[in-house]
Amino acid sequence: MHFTAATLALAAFATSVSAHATMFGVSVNGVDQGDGRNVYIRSPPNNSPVKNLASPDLICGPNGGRAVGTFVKAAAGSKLTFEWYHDNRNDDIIDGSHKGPIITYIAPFTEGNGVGPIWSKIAEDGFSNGQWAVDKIRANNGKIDFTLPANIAAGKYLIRQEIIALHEGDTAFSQNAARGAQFYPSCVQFEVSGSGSVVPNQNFDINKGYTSQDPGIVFNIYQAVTSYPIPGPKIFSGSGASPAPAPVTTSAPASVRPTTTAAPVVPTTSSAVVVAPVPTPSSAAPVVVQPTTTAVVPPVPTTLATLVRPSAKPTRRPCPAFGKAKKREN
Ligand SMILES: [Cu+2]
Repeated sequence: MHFTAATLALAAFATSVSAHATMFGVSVNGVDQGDGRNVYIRSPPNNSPVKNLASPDLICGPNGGRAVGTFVKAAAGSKLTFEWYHDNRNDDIIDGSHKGPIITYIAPFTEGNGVGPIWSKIAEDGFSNGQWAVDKIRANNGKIDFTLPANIAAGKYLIRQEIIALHEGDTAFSQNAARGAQFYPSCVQFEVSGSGSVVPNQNFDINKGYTSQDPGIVFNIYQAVTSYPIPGPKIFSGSGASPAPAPVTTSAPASVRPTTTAAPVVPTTSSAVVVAPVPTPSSAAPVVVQPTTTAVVPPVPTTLATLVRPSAKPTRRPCPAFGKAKKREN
């Protein structure tokens, strides 16, 4: 007797027609890899958001721990395009009220749900030139591009991309469960080829690193926004993906003192892939744990804690037409 069918039926339960957004597929250097839903994407059962920062669903969604059968194959350094949609491909993508950033992380492959200190940030887009990342993806047919770091080691990875919708984000979910930032995470299985040797090792734990003290998570979009502090660490500078020389000058002595973060530090040697010394990114990557980094790196989530102060009375717009969806929000 098999219980598989019953299990699957349970997992597929609660598929309600709601709104919001989810991921359709991936292109590699412009080549469409086809419908990725439950093929190479660990697709959620629907497009509803996650709001509880402590939930494992925050990482890869409610099905995050269900590995799928296929990997997107891409060479390190490839241009990747992730494509999102609302109810059907090429529709309005996500409601225009759902303004916020789009952030992308990578982790060594796991069949697990991605919980724990395994993530490194490889791309981010917040607010610039008067536009939110969500405005841009809506204008671009649901597509957002970024570059797979050129020097990462070959092997299997999970790439997690999230849209954070801040239309109810002026209040923390922990203070009012009816409000709070809405997270739309999606995790894609990748098999990366190439001769690189860098294993992304920011060891960021999303459940612990995202907090209600983070000014990018509790943020009032209805004020006159001039800048927005994107949550999470800075982009992993071992990625070769660029960051300009940071102004911070560290007189980092040769003392070998790993920075200690709240999360347990996973030795990079635990990874299945080749570990090589990361080209010293020095000040650009606060959470990268490596011997040459200065010990005085402040914890990321609190560094911007006082920069943004939500104003008192925003014009509040409810999540449009999502009354039903709210019932199953986590
Ligand atoms: Cu919504």
